[in-house]
Amino acid sequence: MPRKYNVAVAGATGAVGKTMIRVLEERDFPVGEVRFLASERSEGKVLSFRGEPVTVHKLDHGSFEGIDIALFSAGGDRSIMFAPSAARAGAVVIDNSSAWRMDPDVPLVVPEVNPGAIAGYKAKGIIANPNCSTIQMVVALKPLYDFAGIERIVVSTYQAVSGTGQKAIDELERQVRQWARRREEGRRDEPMGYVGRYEFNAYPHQIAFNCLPHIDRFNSNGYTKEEMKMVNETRKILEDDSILVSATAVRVPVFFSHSEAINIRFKRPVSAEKARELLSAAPGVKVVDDPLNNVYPLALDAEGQDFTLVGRIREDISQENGLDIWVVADNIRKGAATNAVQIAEVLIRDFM
Ligand code: NAP
Ligand code: 3JN
Repeated sequence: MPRKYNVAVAGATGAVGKTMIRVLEERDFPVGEVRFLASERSEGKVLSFRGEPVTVHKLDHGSFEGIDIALFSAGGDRSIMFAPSAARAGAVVIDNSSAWRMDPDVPLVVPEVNPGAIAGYKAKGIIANPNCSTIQMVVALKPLYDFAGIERIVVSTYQAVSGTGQKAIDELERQVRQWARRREEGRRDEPMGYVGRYEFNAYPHQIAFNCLPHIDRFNSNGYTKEEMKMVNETRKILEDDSILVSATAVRVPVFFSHSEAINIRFKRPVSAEKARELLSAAPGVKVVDDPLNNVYPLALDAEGQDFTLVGRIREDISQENGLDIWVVADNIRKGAATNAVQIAEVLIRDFM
Protein backbone atom coordinates (compact mmCIF):
# COMPACT_ATOMS: atom_id res chain seq x y z
CA MET A 1 0.00 0.00 0.00
CA PRO A 2 1.50 3.38 -0.90
CA ARG A 3 1.92 5.66 2.13
CA LYS A 4 -0.74 8.27 2.90
CA TYR A 5 -0.12 11.62 4.54
CA ASN A 6 -2.23 13.52 7.04
CA VAL A 7 -2.75 17.02 5.66
CA ALA A 8 -3.94 20.19 7.41
CA VAL A 9 -5.13 23.25 5.48
CA ALA A 10 -4.88 26.47 7.53
CA GLY A 11 -7.06 29.13 5.87
CA ALA A 12 -9.31 26.43 4.39
CA THR A 13 -12.26 28.81 3.91
CA GLY A 14 -10.31 31.44 1.92
CA ALA A 15 -9.79 31.90 -1.82
CA VAL A 16 -6.39 30.13 -1.75
CA GLY A 17 -7.37 27.52 0.86
CA LYS A 18 -10.49 26.41 -1.02
CA THR A 19 -8.40 26.06 -4.17
CA MET A 20 -5.72 24.05 -2.35
CA ILE A 21 -8.44 21.61 -1.26
CA ARG A 22 -9.68 21.32 -4.84
CA VAL A 23 -6.13 20.83 -6.18
CA LEU A 24 -5.40 18.08 -3.60
CA GLU A 25 -8.52 16.31 -4.90
CA GLU A 26 -7.79 16.88 -8.59
CA ARG A 27 -4.17 15.70 -8.35
CA ASP A 28 -5.15 12.70 -6.23
CA PHE A 29 -2.65 13.60 -3.51
CA PRO A 30 -2.29 10.60 -1.16
CA VAL A 31 -4.22 12.11 1.75
CA GLY A 32 -4.93 10.03 4.86
CA GLU A 33 -6.67 12.33 7.36
CA VAL A 34 -7.56 15.86 6.27
CA ARG A 35 -7.97 18.75 8.77
CA PHE A 36 -9.48 22.10 7.84
CA LEU A 37 -8.56 25.14 9.95
CA ALA A 38 -9.66 28.78 9.84
CA SER A 39 -10.62 31.61 12.19
CA GLU A 40 -13.19 31.22 14.97
CA ARG A 41 -15.70 32.86 12.58
CA SER A 42 -15.70 29.63 10.56
CA GLU A 43 -15.62 27.16 13.45
CA GLY A 44 -18.19 24.42 12.83
CA LYS A 45 -18.68 25.20 9.13
CA VAL A 46 -18.76 22.06 7.02
CA LEU A 47 -16.70 21.82 3.81
CA SER A 48 -16.23 18.72 1.72
CA PHE A 49 -13.23 16.65 0.69
CA ARG A 50 -13.63 13.88 -1.90
CA GLY A 51 -17.36 13.97 -1.31
CA GLU A 52 -17.10 13.57 2.49
CA PRO A 53 -18.07 16.35 4.95
CA VAL A 54 -15.19 17.90 6.91
CA THR A 55 -15.83 20.28 9.81
CA VAL A 56 -13.70 23.43 10.06
CA HIS A 57 -11.83 23.93 13.34
CA LYS A 58 -10.26 27.03 14.82
CA LEU A 59 -6.55 27.34 14.01
CA ASP A 60 -4.59 26.97 17.23
CA HIS A 61 -1.20 25.84 18.52
CA GLY A 62 -2.59 22.36 19.18
CA SER A 63 -4.10 21.94 15.72
CA PHE A 64 -1.25 19.91 14.21
CA GLU A 65 -0.88 16.73 16.28
CA GLY A 66 -0.49 13.78 13.89
CA ILE A 67 -0.25 16.02 10.80
CA ASP A 68 2.48 15.29 8.21
CA ILE A 69 1.99 18.29 5.91
CA ALA A 70 0.43 21.65 6.84
CA LEU A 71 -0.57 23.92 3.97
CA PHE A 72 -0.89 27.51 5.25
CA SER A 73 -2.84 30.35 3.61
CA ALA A 74 -4.32 32.22 6.55
CA GLY A 75 -2.20 35.39 6.26
CA GLY A 76 1.33 36.22 7.35
CA ASP A 77 0.54 36.90 11.02
CA ARG A 78 -0.96 33.43 11.41
CA SER A 79 2.05 31.91 9.62
CA ILE A 80 4.45 33.61 12.00
CA MET A 81 2.41 32.55 15.01
CA PHE A 82 1.43 28.97 14.10
CA ALA A 83 3.93 27.58 11.54
CA PRO A 84 6.58 26.92 14.24
CA SER A 85 3.96 25.08 16.35
CA ALA A 86 3.06 22.93 13.35
CA ALA A 87 6.73 22.17 12.69
CA ARG A 88 7.31 21.33 16.36
CA ALA A 89 4.40 18.88 16.17
CA GLY A 90 6.26 17.12 13.32
CA ALA A 91 4.51 18.56 10.27
CA VAL A 92 6.30 20.07 7.29
CA VAL A 93 4.73 23.49 6.69
CA ILE A 94 4.24 24.79 3.15
CA ASP A 95 3.45 28.44 3.65
CA ASN A 96 1.76 30.73 1.13
CA SER A 97 2.49 34.00 2.92
CA SER A 98 5.54 36.26 2.73
CA ALA A 99 6.30 35.65 6.43
CA TRP A 100 9.14 33.15 5.92
CA ARG A 101 10.12 33.66 2.28
CA MET A 102 13.34 35.56 2.83
CA ASP A 103 14.47 33.57 5.89
CA PRO A 104 17.82 32.00 4.90
CA ASP A 105 16.79 28.78 6.70
CA VAL A 106 13.56 28.45 4.69
CA PRO A 107 13.63 27.23 1.07
CA LEU A 108 11.60 29.32 -1.39
CA VAL A 109 10.43 26.91 -4.05
CA VAL A 110 8.89 26.72 -7.50
CA PRO A 111 9.04 23.03 -8.45
CA GLU A 112 9.76 23.69 -12.16
CA VAL A 113 12.65 25.98 -11.22
CA ASN A 114 14.44 24.91 -8.01
CA PRO A 115 12.95 21.63 -6.70
CA GLY A 116 16.30 20.68 -5.14
CA ALA A 117 16.02 23.58 -2.69
CA ILE A 118 13.31 21.62 -0.86
CA ALA A 119 16.15 19.65 0.80
CA GLY A 120 16.67 22.70 3.05
CA TYR A 121 13.27 22.24 4.74
CA LYS A 122 14.77 20.38 7.69
CA ALA A 123 16.32 23.51 9.24
CA LYS A 124 12.95 24.93 10.33
CA GLY A 125 10.37 22.46 9.00
CA ILE A 126 9.02 25.22 6.76
CA ILE A 127 9.00 25.65 2.96
CA ALA A 128 7.82 28.96 1.50
CA ASN A 129 5.68 29.40 -1.59
CA PRO A 130 6.72 32.55 -3.48
CA ASN A 131 4.43 35.45 -4.33
CA CYS A 132 2.15 34.71 -7.30
CA SER A 133 3.73 37.38 -9.51
CA THR A 134 7.18 35.95 -8.85
CA ILE A 135 6.12 32.35 -9.52
CA GLN A 136 4.87 32.87 -13.07
CA MET A 137 7.80 35.15 -13.90
CA VAL A 138 10.48 32.67 -12.81
CA VAL A 139 8.75 29.72 -14.49
CA ALA A 140 9.08 31.64 -17.79
CA LEU A 141 12.57 33.02 -17.09
CA LYS A 142 14.29 29.83 -15.89
CA PRO A 143 14.96 28.20 -19.31
CA LEU A 144 16.14 31.54 -20.71
CA TYR A 145 18.32 32.19 -17.65
CA ASP A 146 19.98 28.77 -17.98
CA PHE A 147 20.76 29.47 -21.66
CA ALA A 148 21.99 33.06 -21.56
CA GLY A 149 22.22 34.40 -17.99
CA ILE A 150 20.22 37.48 -17.00
CA GLU A 151 21.58 40.96 -16.27
CA ARG A 152 18.38 42.95 -15.80
CA ILE A 153 14.59 42.51 -15.71
CA VAL A 154 12.01 45.28 -16.04
CA VAL A 155 8.51 43.97 -15.33
CA SER A 156 5.03 45.52 -15.20
CA THR A 157 2.23 43.41 -13.77
CA TYR A 158 -1.52 43.48 -14.44
CA GLN A 159 -2.87 41.68 -11.37
CA ALA A 160 -6.33 40.22 -10.88
CA VAL A 161 -8.44 41.18 -7.86
CA SER A 162 -8.53 37.56 -6.62
CA GLY A 163 -4.96 38.20 -5.39
CA THR A 164 -6.56 40.29 -2.63
CA GLY A 165 -8.94 37.50 -1.57
CA GLN A 166 -12.66 36.89 -1.62
CA LYS A 167 -13.62 40.39 -0.45
CA ALA A 168 -12.03 42.01 -3.52
CA ILE A 169 -13.65 39.52 -5.92
CA ASP A 170 -17.00 40.45 -4.36
CA GLU A 171 -16.20 44.17 -4.56
CA LEU A 172 -15.42 44.17 -8.29
CA GLU A 173 -18.62 42.24 -8.96
CA ARG A 174 -20.66 44.64 -6.81
CA GLN A 175 -19.25 47.73 -8.55
CA VAL A 176 -19.90 46.28 -12.01
CA ARG A 177 -23.49 45.42 -11.01
CA GLN A 178 -24.03 48.94 -9.64
CA TRP A 179 -22.67 50.43 -12.87
CA ALA A 180 -24.95 48.23 -14.99
CA ARG A 181 -27.96 49.11 -12.84
CA ARG A 182 -27.33 52.84 -13.27
CA ARG A 183 -26.98 52.44 -17.05
CA GLU A 184 -30.26 50.51 -17.12
CA GLU A 185 -31.89 53.25 -15.09
CA GLY A 186 -31.03 55.56 -17.99
CA ARG A 187 -28.28 57.62 -16.35
CA ARG A 188 -26.40 57.87 -19.62
CA ASP A 189 -25.40 61.47 -18.99
CA GLU A 190 -22.77 60.26 -16.47
CA PRO A 191 -19.23 59.56 -17.74
CA MET A 192 -18.72 55.86 -18.57
CA GLY A 193 -16.44 54.94 -15.65
CA TYR A 194 -18.26 57.21 -13.25
CA VAL A 195 -16.27 57.40 -10.01
CA GLY A 196 -17.58 58.26 -6.59
CA ARG A 197 -20.88 56.37 -6.62
CA TYR A 198 -19.56 52.90 -5.99
CA GLU A 199 -18.63 51.91 -2.49
CA PHE A 200 -15.07 50.65 -2.08
CA ASN A 201 -13.32 48.95 0.85
CA ALA A 202 -10.87 46.46 -0.62
CA TYR A 203 -8.71 49.16 -2.28
CA PRO A 204 -8.12 52.89 -1.74
CA HIS A 205 -10.00 53.58 -5.02
CA GLN A 206 -12.74 52.11 -7.19
CA ILE A 207 -11.32 49.07 -9.05
CA ALA A 208 -14.08 48.66 -11.67
CA PHE A 209 -13.00 50.31 -14.97
CA ASN A 210 -9.76 51.43 -13.34
CA CYS A 211 -6.07 50.47 -12.95
CA LEU A 212 -4.35 51.00 -9.58
CA PRO A 213 -0.53 51.23 -9.58
CA HIS A 214 -0.54 50.18 -5.96
CA ILE A 215 -0.32 46.63 -4.58
CA ASP A 216 0.49 46.18 -0.90
CA ARG A 217 2.09 48.99 1.12
CA PHE A 218 4.59 51.58 -0.14
CA ASN A 219 8.19 51.29 1.05
CA SER A 220 10.45 54.29 1.71
CA ASN A 221 12.22 53.69 -1.66
CA GLY A 222 8.99 54.46 -3.58
CA TYR A 223 8.38 50.82 -4.59
CA THR A 224 5.56 48.79 -3.06
CA LYS A 225 6.11 45.67 -0.96
CA GLU A 226 4.64 43.59 -3.82
CA GLU A 227 7.24 45.04 -6.22
CA MET A 228 10.10 44.39 -3.79
CA LYS A 229 8.86 40.80 -3.27
CA MET A 230 9.41 40.26 -7.01
CA VAL A 231 12.95 41.66 -6.76
CA ASN A 232 14.09 39.71 -3.71
CA GLU A 233 12.27 36.44 -4.36
CA THR A 234 13.50 36.22 -7.98
CA ARG A 235 17.11 36.53 -6.82
CA LYS A 236 16.63 33.94 -4.07
CA ILE A 237 14.92 31.37 -6.34
CA LEU A 238 17.44 31.75 -9.18
CA GLU A 239 20.26 31.92 -6.60
CA ASP A 240 21.70 34.96 -8.30
CA ASP A 241 21.93 38.25 -6.39
CA SER A 242 23.53 39.96 -9.39
CA ILE A 243 20.21 40.10 -11.30
CA LEU A 244 18.83 43.65 -11.44
CA VAL A 245 15.04 43.83 -11.20
CA SER A 246 12.68 46.81 -11.40
CA ALA A 247 8.95 46.07 -11.04
CA THR A 248 5.73 48.06 -11.28
CA ALA A 249 2.74 46.15 -9.90
CA VAL A 250 -0.71 47.24 -11.07
CA ARG A 251 -4.15 46.00 -9.98
CA VAL A 252 -6.60 45.68 -12.89
CA PRO A 253 -10.33 44.85 -13.00
CA VAL A 254 -9.84 41.19 -13.89
CA PHE A 255 -11.17 38.42 -11.63
CA PHE A 256 -8.54 35.70 -12.13
CA SER A 257 -5.03 35.45 -13.68
CA HIS A 258 -2.14 37.86 -13.49
CA SER A 259 -0.49 39.14 -16.70
CA GLU A 260 3.07 40.48 -16.91
CA ALA A 261 5.01 42.43 -19.54
CA ILE A 262 8.64 41.45 -18.97
CA ASN A 263 11.70 43.03 -20.58
CA ILE A 264 14.91 41.05 -20.07
CA ARG A 265 18.53 41.93 -20.83
CA PHE A 266 20.62 38.77 -21.06
CA LYS A 267 24.36 38.29 -20.66
CA ARG A 268 24.50 36.64 -24.09
CA PRO A 269 22.28 36.94 -27.19
CA VAL A 270 19.01 34.96 -27.35
CA SER A 271 16.98 35.22 -30.55
CA ALA A 272 13.19 35.21 -30.37
CA GLU A 273 13.27 31.90 -32.24
CA LYS A 274 15.66 30.33 -29.72
CA ALA A 275 13.56 31.66 -26.83
CA ARG A 276 10.45 30.08 -28.38
CA GLU A 277 12.30 26.75 -28.71
CA LEU A 278 13.56 26.85 -25.08
CA LEU A 279 10.18 27.88 -23.68
CA SER A 280 8.35 25.20 -25.69
CA ALA A 281 10.45 22.54 -23.95
CA ALA A 282 10.23 24.07 -20.46
CA PRO A 283 8.19 22.36 -17.72
CA GLY A 284 4.94 24.12 -16.81
CA VAL A 285 5.15 26.51 -19.78
CA LYS A 286 2.82 26.72 -22.78
CA VAL A 287 3.94 28.95 -25.64
CA VAL A 288 0.95 30.84 -27.06
CA ASP A 289 2.48 33.04 -29.71
CA ASP A 290 0.85 33.63 -33.07
CA PRO A 291 0.08 37.35 -32.92
CA LEU A 292 -0.78 37.69 -36.62
CA ASN A 293 -3.74 35.40 -35.91
CA ASN A 294 -4.58 37.27 -32.67
CA VAL A 295 -3.14 34.44 -30.61
CA TYR A 296 -1.33 35.47 -27.41
CA PRO A 297 -1.73 34.65 -23.70
CA LEU A 298 -4.97 35.92 -22.18
CA ALA A 299 -6.12 36.04 -18.56
CA LEU A 300 -9.39 34.34 -19.48
CA ASP A 301 -7.52 31.45 -21.13
CA ALA A 302 -5.19 30.96 -18.16
CA GLU A 303 -8.04 30.91 -15.62
CA GLY A 304 -8.64 27.50 -14.08
CA GLN A 305 -5.51 25.77 -15.41
CA ASP A 306 -1.93 25.36 -14.24
CA PHE A 307 0.29 26.31 -17.18
CA THR A 308 2.22 29.56 -17.37
CA LEU A 309 1.36 30.98 -20.79
CA VAL A 310 4.11 32.85 -22.67
CA GLY A 311 3.71 34.87 -25.87
CA ARG A 312 4.52 38.13 -27.65
CA ILE A 313 8.10 36.83 -27.72
CA ARG A 314 10.22 39.38 -29.56
CA GLU A 315 13.71 40.83 -29.68
CA ASP A 316 13.98 44.18 -27.96
CA ILE A 317 14.75 46.82 -30.62
CA SER A 318 16.17 49.23 -28.04
CA GLN A 319 19.13 47.26 -26.67
CA GLU A 320 21.58 44.40 -27.28
CA ASN A 321 20.67 40.95 -25.90
CA GLY A 322 17.16 42.06 -24.98
CA LEU A 323 13.84 40.21 -25.23
CA ASP A 324 10.25 41.17 -24.46
CA ILE A 325 7.68 38.58 -23.39
CA TRP A 326 4.08 38.55 -22.11
CA VAL A 327 3.40 36.01 -19.36
CA VAL A 328 0.00 34.99 -17.94
CA ALA A 329 -0.99 32.46 -15.25
CA ASP A 330 -3.87 31.76 -12.88
CA ASN A 331 -2.69 33.55 -9.73
CA ILE A 332 -4.74 31.42 -7.34
CA ARG A 333 -3.75 28.12 -8.92
CA LYS A 334 -0.14 28.20 -10.21
CA GLY A 335 0.46 31.43 -8.25
CA ALA A 336 -0.53 29.86 -4.93
CA ALA A 337 -2.52 26.64 -4.47
CA THR A 338 -1.12 24.42 -7.24
CA ASN A 339 2.47 25.49 -6.56
CA ALA A 340 2.02 24.55 -2.88
CA VAL A 341 0.59 21.12 -3.73
CA GLN A 342 3.36 20.55 -6.30
CA ILE A 343 5.91 21.29 -3.55
CA ALA A 344 4.16 18.71 -1.36
CA GLU A 345 4.35 16.19 -4.22
CA VAL A 346 8.12 16.63 -4.62
CA LEU A 347 8.52 16.58 -0.84
CA ILE A 348 6.86 13.17 -0.42
CA ARG A 349 8.48 11.76 -3.58
CA ASP A 350 12.07 12.78 -2.83
CA PHE A 351 12.45 13.85 0.77
CA MET A 352 10.04 12.24 3.26
P1 NAP B 1 -9.02 35.18 2.04
O1 NAP B 1 -9.89 34.71 0.94
O2 NAP B 1 -9.32 36.45 2.72
O3 NAP B 1 -8.96 34.00 3.15
C1 NAP B 1 -8.26 34.15 4.36
C2 NAP B 1 -8.24 32.83 5.12
O4 NAP B 1 -7.48 33.01 6.33
C3 NAP B 1 -9.63 32.37 5.55
O5 NAP B 1 -9.67 30.98 5.58
C4 NAP B 1 -9.71 32.93 6.95
O6 NAP B 1 -10.64 32.25 7.76
C5 NAP B 1 -8.31 32.68 7.44
N1 NAP B 1 -8.02 33.53 8.59
C6 NAP B 1 -8.09 34.86 8.68
N2 NAP B 1 -7.81 35.27 9.93
C7 NAP B 1 -7.58 34.16 10.64
C8 NAP B 1 -7.27 33.90 12.01
N3 NAP B 1 -7.14 34.89 12.89
N4 NAP B 1 -7.08 32.62 12.40
C9 NAP B 1 -7.21 31.62 11.50
N5 NAP B 1 -7.52 31.79 10.22
C10 NAP B 1 -7.69 33.04 9.79
O7 NAP B 1 -7.51 35.31 1.59
P2 NAP B 1 -6.71 34.44 0.48
O8 NAP B 1 -6.74 35.15 -0.81
O9 NAP B 1 -7.13 33.03 0.55
O10 NAP B 1 -5.23 34.61 1.02
C11 NAP B 1 -4.82 34.09 2.25
C12 NAP B 1 -3.32 34.30 2.42
O11 NAP B 1 -2.64 33.53 1.43
C13 NAP B 1 -2.88 35.74 2.19
O12 NAP B 1 -2.98 36.51 3.36
C14 NAP B 1 -1.45 35.56 1.73
O13 NAP B 1 -0.58 35.46 2.85
C15 NAP B 1 -1.51 34.23 0.99
N6 NAP B 1 -1.60 34.46 -0.46
C16 NAP B 1 -0.53 34.17 -1.18
C17 NAP B 1 -0.55 34.36 -2.52
C18 NAP B 1 0.67 34.11 -3.30
O14 NAP B 1 1.03 34.97 -4.04
N7 NAP B 1 1.31 32.96 -3.16
C19 NAP B 1 -1.66 34.83 -3.18
C20 NAP B 1 -2.78 35.12 -2.42
C21 NAP B 1 -2.73 34.91 -1.06
P3 NAP B 1 -12.15 32.82 7.96
O15 NAP B 1 -12.89 32.45 6.70
O16 NAP B 1 -12.62 32.07 9.15
O17 NAP B 1 -12.05 34.29 8.16
O1 3JN C 1 -2.08 40.92 -4.53
C1 3JN C 1 -1.82 39.89 -5.14
O2 3JN C 1 -2.15 39.72 -6.32
C2 3JN C 1 -1.07 38.81 -4.47
C3 3JN C 1 -1.16 38.95 -3.00
C4 3JN C 1 -0.47 38.24 -2.18
C5 3JN C 1 -0.52 38.47 -0.77
C6 3JN C 1 -1.66 39.04 -0.19
C7 3JN C 1 -1.70 39.32 1.17
C8 3JN C 1 -0.62 39.07 1.96
C9 3JN C 1 0.57 38.17 0.05
C10 3JN C 1 1.73 37.47 -0.55
O3 3JN C 1 1.59 36.31 -0.87
O4 3JN C 1 2.81 38.05 -0.72
C11 3JN C 1 0.52 38.49 1.39
C12 3JN C 1 1.68 38.25 2.29
O5 3JN C 1 2.53 39.12 2.43
O6 3JN C 1 1.72 37.16 2.87
